[in-house]
Amino acid sequence: MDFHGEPGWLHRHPHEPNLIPPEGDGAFTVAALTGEQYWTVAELSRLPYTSIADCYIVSTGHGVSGPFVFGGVLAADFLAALDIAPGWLYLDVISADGFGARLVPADLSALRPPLLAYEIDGKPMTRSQGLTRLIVPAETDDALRQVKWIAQIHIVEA
Ligand SMILES: Nc1nc2c(c(=O)[nH]1)N[C@H]1C(S)=C(S)[C@@H](COP(=O)(O)O)O[C@H]1N2
Ligand SMILES: [Mo]
Repeated sequence: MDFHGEPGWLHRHPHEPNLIPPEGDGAFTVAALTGEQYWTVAELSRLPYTSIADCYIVSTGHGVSGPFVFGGVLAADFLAALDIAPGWLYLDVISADGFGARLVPADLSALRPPLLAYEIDGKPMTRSQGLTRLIVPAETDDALRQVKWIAQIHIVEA
């Protein structure tokens, strides 16, 4: 589906989370102007680490879970590690099961900013828990940006 030139998942509002983890070990590809890179959890864990407490996963269908402490790499630190210049337009985080969320620069200056998480409550996240998972703490009314099973990150620059 294409909606005004945007990918279909941006406008999907399923609230029917996928309960079956797609295969994978948390590694994902990153596409930017400079080309494509492959990132493993081990490589991610060498970048600056941040944990964010009091995170909730809010679902209209099956209630609220949490609070959780998610640990990983801030999206902002990840972009810095990739040498992405200021002025990038948006980045899409796409999962192995075809779910996704878009981040724009303003999302990164939230008080509780987006995190590429590989730990939950101080422990490595299991595949069924989402390894690796985008956590957007500022989203508190549903979980549509809390993308489990990250498979691709597309960074769109000017
Ligand atoms: N990859 C992926 N991420 C996803 C979903 C999904 O179907 N696939 N569902 C979303 C929805 S609608 C909800 S409610 C939460 C469920 O998260 P939980 O399994 O931690 O409860 O994951 C979100 N992230
Ligand atoms: Mo949901």
